[in-house]
Amino acid sequence: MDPERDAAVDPASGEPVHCWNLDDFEALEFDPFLHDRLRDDRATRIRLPFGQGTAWLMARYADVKAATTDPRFSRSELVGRTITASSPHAIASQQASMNYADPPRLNDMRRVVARAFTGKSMQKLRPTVQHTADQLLDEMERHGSPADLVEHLHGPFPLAAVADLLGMPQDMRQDMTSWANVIMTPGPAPDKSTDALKTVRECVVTLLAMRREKQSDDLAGVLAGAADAGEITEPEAVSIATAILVSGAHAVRNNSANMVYALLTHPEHHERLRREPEMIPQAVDELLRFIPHRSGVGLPRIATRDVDIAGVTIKAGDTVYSSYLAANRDPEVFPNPDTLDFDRGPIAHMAFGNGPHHCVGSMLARMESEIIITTLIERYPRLALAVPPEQLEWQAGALIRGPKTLPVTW
Ligand code: FLV
Repeated sequence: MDPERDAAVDPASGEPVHCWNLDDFEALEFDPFLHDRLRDDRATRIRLPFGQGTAWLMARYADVKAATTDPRFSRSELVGRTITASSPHAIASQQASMNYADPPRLNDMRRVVARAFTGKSMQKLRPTVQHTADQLLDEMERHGSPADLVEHLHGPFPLAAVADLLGMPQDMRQDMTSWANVIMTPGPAPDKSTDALKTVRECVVTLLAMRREKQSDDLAGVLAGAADAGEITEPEAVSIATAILVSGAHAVRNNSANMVYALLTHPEHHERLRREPEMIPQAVDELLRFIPHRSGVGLPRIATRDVDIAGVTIKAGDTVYSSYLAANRDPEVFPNPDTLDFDRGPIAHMAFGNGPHHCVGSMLARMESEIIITTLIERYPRLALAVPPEQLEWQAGALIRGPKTLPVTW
């Protein structure tokens, strides 16, 4: 036992410290630690299971919004620091990464990536992505009812979508789903996770080299072109493609499975979308708000000077985490926040983050979720869980939460 780890006060400041253990939760159960933090009227000091030291946690919507847009908090200052963390190692490489960049460099990288995520390129991608969903469900029908939706749809579909966006050839895609899952579940096997990340990066390097031989307007082509033009560096191009591939495949796999689980366990909501399919985009946004997407909290920021915020003074050098999950359940912004309600109207949720690091792939993620829900509703009017919900198994020790399998009948 490390006495400093378990201390209930921060040795430097004498402030109370809340140890956040990151237990695994079943289904869509919301972490009670975050509910408690929302009842606190000021930011709290926390200690997470990995790394060292303590950090501040922003939970309320207004505080998360302030902390994630305030330029006095820096991502690049994280590089090389050991901080208290949700994960035993940094998921994104800290070198040349968008995750660890601050404006203005961050904006240079995002400007390049945005060329592959325009409304027009999404429109162009949509029929291809729809075709993938149709084919996967044809295959599921050949398998026969009951079948596992994670295996047949939620796993392969988002991987195909990001691979199409990147322009990755079929023969490179084979093992990518399991790689993405191993990388993002570092708890049980940290070495396997870092090895898998290395393998994916090597694939990306090969793909960018292929684009130099033969140009194309997919994301790999955009990144290779921007690197050749000196807009971004080669390591930045590799890091961006890797991050989009791994996060895109893994986050949507789990989030979309959680969405379908939510619909299958909220039959009135499901029925409503059957009757009013034009509501699906709005329902997807409410599902994004409602679903506790991850365990713990993502990358923090470092204060570059003393900042008064959320009822506390954060000292220069302190670590600041912002919980988008908590912000999405703030009753001051979302009345009855723990209720799934498709009638909230326009929802300014933070499921894709906030500020200069707001998710670059949100348009693609939304499109994928809309296609999954629309296609399932059109094809399977009697879609239902094949087992009682309490018998489903949920992933353990994962950063992004989701069911292990989603057996359904139709
Ligand atoms: O921080 C998160 C994140 C970062 C990222 O760069 C890509 C992602 O898909 C995610 C994510 O899904 C959840 C996060 O908390």
